[in-house]
Amino acid sequence: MVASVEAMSATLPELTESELASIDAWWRANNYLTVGQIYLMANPLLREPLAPEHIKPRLLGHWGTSPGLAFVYAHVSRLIRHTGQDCLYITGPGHGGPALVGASYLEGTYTDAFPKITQDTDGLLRFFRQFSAPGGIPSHVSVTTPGSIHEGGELGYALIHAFGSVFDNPDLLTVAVVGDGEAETGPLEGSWKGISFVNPAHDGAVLPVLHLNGGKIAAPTVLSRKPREEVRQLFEGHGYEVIEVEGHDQPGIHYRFAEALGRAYASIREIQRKARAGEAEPGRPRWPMIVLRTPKGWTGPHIVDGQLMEGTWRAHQVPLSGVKTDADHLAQLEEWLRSYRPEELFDDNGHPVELVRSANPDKPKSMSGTPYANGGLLAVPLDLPDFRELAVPVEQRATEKLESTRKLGEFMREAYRRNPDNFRLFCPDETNSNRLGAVFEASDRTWMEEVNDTDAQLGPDGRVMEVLSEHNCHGWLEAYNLTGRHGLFATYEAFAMVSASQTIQHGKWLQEAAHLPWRAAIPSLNILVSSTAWRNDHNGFSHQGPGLIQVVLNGGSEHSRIYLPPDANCLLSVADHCFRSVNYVNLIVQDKQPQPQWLTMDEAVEHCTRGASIWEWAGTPEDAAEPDIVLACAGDIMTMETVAAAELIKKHLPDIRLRVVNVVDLMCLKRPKDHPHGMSELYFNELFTDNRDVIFAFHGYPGAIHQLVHGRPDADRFRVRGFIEQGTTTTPFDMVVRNRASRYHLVMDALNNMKVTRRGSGDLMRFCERQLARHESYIVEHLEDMPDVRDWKLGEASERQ
Ligand SMILES: Cc1ncc(C[n+]2csc(CCOP(=O)(O)OP(=O)(O)O)c2C)c(N)n1
Repeated sequence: MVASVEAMSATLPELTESELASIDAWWRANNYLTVGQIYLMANPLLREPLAPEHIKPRLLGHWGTSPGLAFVYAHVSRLIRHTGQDCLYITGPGHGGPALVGASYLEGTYTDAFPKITQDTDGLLRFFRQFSAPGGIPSHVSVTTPGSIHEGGELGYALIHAFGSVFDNPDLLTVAVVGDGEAETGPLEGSWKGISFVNPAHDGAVLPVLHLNGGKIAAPTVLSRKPREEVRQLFEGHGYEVIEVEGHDQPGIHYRFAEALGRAYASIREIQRKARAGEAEPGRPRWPMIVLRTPKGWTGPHIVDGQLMEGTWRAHQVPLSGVKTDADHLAQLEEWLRSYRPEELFDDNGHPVELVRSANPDKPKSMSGTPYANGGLLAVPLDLPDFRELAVPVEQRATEKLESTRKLGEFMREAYRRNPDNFRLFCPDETNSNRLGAVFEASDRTWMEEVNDTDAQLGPDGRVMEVLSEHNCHGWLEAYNLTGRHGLFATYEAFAMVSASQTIQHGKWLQEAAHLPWRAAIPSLNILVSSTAWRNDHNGFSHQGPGLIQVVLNGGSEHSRIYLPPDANCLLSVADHCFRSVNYVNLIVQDKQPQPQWLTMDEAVEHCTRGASIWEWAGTPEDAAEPDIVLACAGDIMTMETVAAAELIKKHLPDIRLRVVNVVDLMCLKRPKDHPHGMSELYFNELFTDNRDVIFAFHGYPGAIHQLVHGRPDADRFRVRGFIEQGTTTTPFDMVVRNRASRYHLVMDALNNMKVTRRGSGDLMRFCERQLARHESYIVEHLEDMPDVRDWKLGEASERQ
């Protein structure tokens, strides 16, 4: 697909006068398009004097950052033309959407994606009218922008996405513009460390351009007001070679930036040459970055209503307001638009003239046309082993306990071996803790910094990504996916909330992308949350929080999936499905502690395929009559409590008709019209009946189940137990007791809600109450759970009690 970067020129020659003329024309055209998108709904080429009726009624968009983004873009395009380098362009300040949409328009890729937006006067008018308008396009560098893998709406992830895009993409250079406001965010501040994980031998390169335009929405930025020396030292301290460019003088700034870009590029290529020729010194190279100081709102109105606009935060959005009614502002807008000399930039038909077009690289090399930004085009399905070969033999149910996630580690070990440049695990320092350490048999942790004797499984050729930043891990995987590759983000359940906002944003991206036929399907974003609330008894309350389920559920996207495998075989089946899927956010929830194994592999595959099923062996034999009560569960610990509760009921009240239902695919509880996985009403009633009470033990917050079964027959009959924010440092069983979701609570709930009362019910109720009281005193005295709970095995506990 791409020529290897080694074959290309590493040198960017001096900017010639004719190139300057072309870049300047392209930049003026782009700035004109930005202003046009914000303001114009008629008279797109100013062929007549500007009048109020040409102005949009609602003036929306962000001018301030746009000219700077377009300036850098134009120069990177020149780099591509000279070197043939494959480049991705990521703009942290994604609110500069008009500049990037404009770039795609000038490059012709916009018309390819949206054929009605032609490169002529009519198309230009449609282009202007659609911006930030109902039925049109968003104001940000969003999914609809050809060349984008980064919306930039939620600031902070520009560099994270840039690094994620270049792992295992040796021929790619991602240029990432970081806003100085964005640079104040936590995720961005943490993302400079990306270079400690980039191996120039087999990864591509990131060129950060820190754009110090001085302002954010309403105030100056920290880095633009720091002494220059401090800024330089800050980034040198992060390990970068800092190249500074400053000014707004024309054409001087063009020459200086071209020279800086050439220097940065030569430096990148030399780093890569040495690494690929085996001549590099051990350790992390000093990668270049550019600190660019140009004014916010550059080339726009300098002074508005007597106040300085250009170079200040005031230029952030729409510099001239009320243009329809304010004659002075209208005149100023016309002067501003005409300052770009549109008559030189677009011909009589409104087509960009040759001078403008000569600044474009060839389409597939252009940053709006590169397949790297439409990663599904490059995606190769994962080569996976048959997960059945890793099956846990379950001859007798729930007799041996096993750390289920270890099996996933073994599965991923094979994925690493078979896909040496197409699969990575991203984890905030918890690969071993989450029992996924088998991957280290196939690959070390990635590490470009110093390695010493105390380190294990760490090195430059490693491809397991461990950095203690959920933001980095999540965003690196997103960009890895968006450029067509596969992986998994594994994290502690409670701290998945650190990056929950990224999960939501990515879900939105997928939802939007599904409506764009030209966006090829990308590998799904797979998230494993382990070290879950119920088994973080040793870490305490801070580590107990199943919030991400709720987040993914609330997102409501039909691209979201939530799986709660109850054991290792189900986990393998679910993981195989997720790794092969495209365009989803797959959330898998499973703890890492030893847990009972319930299903053989064949049973697991069937169960996971259905999404939910009756576990006949756990209830009483099914007959023609409806059960007296249904015990349902979702989640590993809740499954154990439910099966244990069922055992107690069966032993004490043998006449009860009892059904146990396990749910592994949470979304299947929804109605088919609410989610593609939603089960039919027929199957729902087959599982839960349409009138019997259901005691549902759920891994997450109880409200989730009510949300899911909303609209099902007599939804009020679902009594849900789950995590109710009762946590502390205690014993594992005490966690379920505190949250009133223990087997004893489930039995009592069942007794309280059964349609029939059998002899012995009162005794069983009292037994449960006694057990709970015994538990209270036992754990305080012995500092561990009661043996009958601690050592519970299917078929044994009830006999002992
Ligand atoms: C996480 C986040 N917080 C707040 C905002 C609101 N916001 C939009 S633009 C902006 C200022 C951005 O400044 P900067 O990154 O310097 O961009 P530029 O000056 O180039 O527009 C803010 C605070 C946001 N988009 N994302």
